Amino acid sequence: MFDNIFFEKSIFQLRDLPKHNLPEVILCGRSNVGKSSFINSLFNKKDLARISSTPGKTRSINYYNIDEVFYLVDLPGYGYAKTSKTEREKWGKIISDFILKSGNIQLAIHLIDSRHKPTELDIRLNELLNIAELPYIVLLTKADKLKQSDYNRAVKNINVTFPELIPEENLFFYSSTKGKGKKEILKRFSRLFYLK
Ligand SMILES: Nc1nc2c(ncn2[C@@H]2O[C@H](COP(=O)(O)OP(=O)(O)OP(=O)(O)O)[C@@H](O)[C@H]2O)c(=O)[nH]1
Ligand SMILES: [Mg+2]
Repeated sequence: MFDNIFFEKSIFQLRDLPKHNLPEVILCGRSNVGKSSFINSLFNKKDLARISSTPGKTRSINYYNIDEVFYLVDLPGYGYAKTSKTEREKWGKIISDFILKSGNIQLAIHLIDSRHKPTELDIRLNELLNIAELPYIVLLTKADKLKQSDYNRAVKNINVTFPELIPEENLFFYSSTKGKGKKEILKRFSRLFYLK
């Protein structure tokens, strides 16, 4: 379990959507929130997914094959201010079309920076996941930047916008640098795809 993990392909447009039968877990959230770092840290691989200090790095839809059992799909981040408006709209549409058309999504992971309030685009993503009737969980990322006393406040803050989120059920803290939250996510994956 989780021992044969490799990058399989990138697509840049919806018409290249691959036809496969493997279930998908998608990673979505604003640019720079830590989606690509999540993949590397979860599987202890340094260079599986490309990270950079320049936000807006992941510009394609990237498929990571996990044991030929499921795909982890890294979606482009949204909302990076320095990208042009046309470019942002184009990618916003690709992300929403992907969510509505993939047909294989079993779980959406919505990453939100644990230090920040959800943005307007986070709210739109959440609405979209609800419209598509996809099960989702929220990860509050970069938890290593929080003090212990900030945790409760972060939960309260997120519940203002998304009252349906319950800690340890569909809401988790995550830190790529410290490994916090890894166990819980791997457990969720094994329940979903391996223990049948
Ligand atoms: N301290 C800390 N930094 C993190 C963590 N996760 C990611 N980062 C940093 O945040 C920056 C962005 O991380 P990425 O994983 O590239 O973010 P992304 O969501 O894939 O960004 P896009 O590809 O632009 O959508 C990088 O500098 C990472 O090193 C974390 O858990 N803790
Ligand atoms: Mg990325």
